[in-house]
Amino acid sequence: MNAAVENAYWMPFTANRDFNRKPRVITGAEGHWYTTDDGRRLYDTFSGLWTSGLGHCHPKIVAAVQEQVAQLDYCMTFQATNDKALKLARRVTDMAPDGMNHCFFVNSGSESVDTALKIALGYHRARGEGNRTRLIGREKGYHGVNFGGMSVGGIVPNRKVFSAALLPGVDHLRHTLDIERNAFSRGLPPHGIELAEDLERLCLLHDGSNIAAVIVEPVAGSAGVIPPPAGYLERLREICDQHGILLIFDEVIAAFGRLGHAFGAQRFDVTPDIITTAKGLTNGVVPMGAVIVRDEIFDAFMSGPEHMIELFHGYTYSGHPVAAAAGLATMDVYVEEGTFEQARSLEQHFEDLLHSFADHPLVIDVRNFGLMGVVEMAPRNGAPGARGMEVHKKCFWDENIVVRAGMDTLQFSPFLNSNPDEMTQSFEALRRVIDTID
Ligand code: PXG
Repeated sequence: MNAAVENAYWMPFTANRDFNRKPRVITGAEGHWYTTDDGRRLYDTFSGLWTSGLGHCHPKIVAAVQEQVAQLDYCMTFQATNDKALKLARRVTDMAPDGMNHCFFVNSGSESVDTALKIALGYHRARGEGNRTRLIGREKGYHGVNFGGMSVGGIVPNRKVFSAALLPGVDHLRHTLDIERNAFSRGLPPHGIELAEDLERLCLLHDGSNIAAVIVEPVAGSAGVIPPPAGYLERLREICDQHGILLIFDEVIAAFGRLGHAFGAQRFDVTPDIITTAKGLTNGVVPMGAVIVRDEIFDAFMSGPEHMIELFHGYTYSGHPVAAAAGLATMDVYVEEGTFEQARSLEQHFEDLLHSFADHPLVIDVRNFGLMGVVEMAPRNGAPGARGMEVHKKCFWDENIVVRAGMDTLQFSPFLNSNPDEMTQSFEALRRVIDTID
């Protein structure tokens, strides 16, 4: 096979050439385990990619998808819709914080974010405040890879090449990662609430009346699990209220159990104006996301002639019946199996396992909140990211566990229904690997 044919598949967020030297190929999954093309079983410490909290191939979700695809495979959702999308919108908004009773379907987290930003701009304009056009993100924020999300995002390599094409009128809060003061905090770090005042600073700079929305992940995920300083989200909410700015929580990771509740907003008891979701909405089985908004936002759009489209936005697959059927089955399982309670009951064990690495000479920080956690290693001199990649590969080939490395930060997203002993064993395997690298 020539190289061009071998490389037909251009892999996302992957070092393609390095990967192709020895491909890591998964061909099956059941519960908490993958199977590989060379017949091994691998324990998944990352729940897919933060997606599959209930485990892989959950029989109830599989059955719902199989049934739906044979009954209604697709129908347009512009000007007509399907029964499953209608039901899922109700289920999701019933679980959402009070006063958030409307939900718009998309196909991914990136689309969820760009949709939320467009809704924020449209909302202000509908209310006669079309001057509110500025969007505020945060350094180290990850809001997907579309132009809106990339612009409000704060992960440098994701922005660098596209710098000239980012949205204008965007500014960023400083990030809240402060290893010097907060290293090895368990749960919310004690220092850094004052960083929320950055929003006041931006309101002074741009005038708060020009700002449409602020978007943050309640707990930053991709940048390496950065829980908010205690009191920080509450303070952001206050400042937004003072200036009439919409607060968007990007809960693509946080929603549906990762923080022990249906939504991170409920865990923090801070209610945003818009919530973006994806991943856990269908347990990762079929791509789907949902943007959930406060009633005032939806109502503001419901003006003008009734025969006119209120929001000129939507995707061919918004509310896809097979995705919605997967979503409905997923919501059923969350309730029937008491998944969110189970997730909360695993938190202490998870925290203890993570923090058992605090004494390791290569480890410079451990951070965790809910069932999100990282072990951050020092970068090797002159080769940042090399240690992380080595750990990932050794775990995959030598220990039969999948461990996600973001540069030198090892990220963990255990199943919401993990078996505590299997969790322990996976961290013992990780310890063996970290002990072998320099
Ligand atoms: N927002 C947040 C908070 C995310 O975590 C997205 C938006 C984009 O979702 P889509 O479905 O368009 O990929 C995400 C995605 C990691 C990792 O290693 C996390 C994501 C994607 C890739 C890697 O933490 N989250």
